[in-house]
Amino acid sequence: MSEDHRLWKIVLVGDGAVGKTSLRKRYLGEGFETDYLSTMGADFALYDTNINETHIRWQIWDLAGQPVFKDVVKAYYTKIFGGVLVYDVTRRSTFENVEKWLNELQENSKRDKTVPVVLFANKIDLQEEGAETVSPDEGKALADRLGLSFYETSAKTGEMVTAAFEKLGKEILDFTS
Ligand code: G3D
Ligand code: MG
Repeated sequence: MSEDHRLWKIVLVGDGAVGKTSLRKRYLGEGFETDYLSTMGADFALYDTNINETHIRWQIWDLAGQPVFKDVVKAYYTKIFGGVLVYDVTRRSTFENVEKWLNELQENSKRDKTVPVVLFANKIDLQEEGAETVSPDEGKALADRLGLSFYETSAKTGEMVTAAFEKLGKEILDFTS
């Protein structure tokens, strides 16, 4: 695959307010380009970086809300190279929906094999003990069962955000080679 073709579309998925947009902003920092696709209620950001010394351009898609139309869902996921799947450790319902998001992503990607997905347990800066809180062990167990890499992140402090995106990049390099 030539360098020109290392344009990787990825999607952010997970329930509302888990931190998808914040994680993307944190990873990209200031000054990235975005294009808003009003017909879809989605935008994408372009970001150039190196993964294992290979130059790649991320095209990171982000939905404003839940798409209403099937065609929008299809367009969002089609030709993706991977995904960032996010739940909020302080809200158990967002954790319970992880598998649903994964299935939607894989079904709509229209790839011959499953695409790499990294699971982000976000808002760890707010992690406390309690019934509503999802523990790291629970997160890790689910990631293992679903065959996903797992990172505890905070878009607020920046903890593990770059590492988690880079891990996805490394998995996509393997996926495409
Ligand atoms: P979404 O894109 O998944 O819908 P957002 O989520 O990125 O819009 O984040 C939803 C809210 O959670 C925002 O708060 C945001 O600041 C907050 N948030 C996101 N990630 C973190 C995190 O890691 N830690 C903490 N403490 N907060 C986070 P507001 O108040 O702006 O709605
Ligand atoms: Mg958002």
